[in-house]
Amino acid sequence: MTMGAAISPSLLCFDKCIAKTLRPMGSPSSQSLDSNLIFYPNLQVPQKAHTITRIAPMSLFSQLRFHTTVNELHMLPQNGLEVAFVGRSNAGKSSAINTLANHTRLAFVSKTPGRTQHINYFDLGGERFLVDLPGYGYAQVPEAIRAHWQQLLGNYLATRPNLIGLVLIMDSRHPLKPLDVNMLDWFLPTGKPVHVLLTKSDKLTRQEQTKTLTQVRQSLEKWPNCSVQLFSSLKKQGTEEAEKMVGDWFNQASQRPN
Ligand SMILES: Nc1nc2c(ncn2[C@@H]2O[C@H](COP(=O)(O)OP(=O)(O)OP(=O)(O)O)[C@@H](O)[C@H]2O)c(=O)[nH]1
Ligand SMILES: [Mg+2]
Repeated sequence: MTMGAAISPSLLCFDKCIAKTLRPMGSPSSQSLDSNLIFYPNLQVPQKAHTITRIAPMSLFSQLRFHTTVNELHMLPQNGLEVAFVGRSNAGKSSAINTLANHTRLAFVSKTPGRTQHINYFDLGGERFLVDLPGYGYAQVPEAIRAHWQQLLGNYLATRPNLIGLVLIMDSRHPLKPLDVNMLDWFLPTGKPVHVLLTKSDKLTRQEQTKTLTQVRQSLEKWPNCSVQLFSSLKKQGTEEAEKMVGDWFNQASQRPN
């Protein structure tokens, strides 16, 4: 992938003009995969001859382990496939990773925005990683630090060949803020998919959830390769749907020829 080399550092601020410097990577793999192929590392098979017992397959994320923290692009892991969690500061990225892993303190969560300040890698096994990124849109950080984050984030998203898809976290009470729209405009021309988690859905009534989901889904129709669901880390809502989407991305990417 060479598109990163063409990007001027001055454009790395999620500005719409970045989209002009990116070229679609070609359509995503046309292989259609059986949805049952989701990655289940330690699927156990019932042993007793006369008992037919259905054992729930182990969650894709249940083996998730902290791997490394990176503050410079040249320190990124060399190999593997990765799905990154991105979104506004305080939207709930780190919480979503913890919830999917069914773990309370894997990724660092805080009430204070701007908490995740580096690129944090979590290992799923089999050279597959989830990546927790610093949030964007938080004004209360010194300019120099914010500029560093933006450059790190922009370069990572634009140039990282190992990255196979983005999970874009939005607070369901404030979806599709201008920076989120810029992110979609900017990233989707890479040809890689984006799945939106409308998180903190526990803060909405059932009716508001349905309305928000419908509205956001309609707004996203103009972008190909983009899907959306409701999610709540507090209520553990939407974990299976998110896991299936990310699992399918990993399966499809690992079957693609290099
Ligand atoms: N009610 C509710 N609160 C949530 C949910 N997800 C996250 N939160 C809260 O939102 C705050 C921010 O969560 P984080 O997961 O740290 O958000 P983040 O996007 O990683 O934030 P930065 O790393 O600062 O960009 C914390 O107080 C969480 O407890 C959710 O689904 N429901
Ligand atoms: Mg965080």
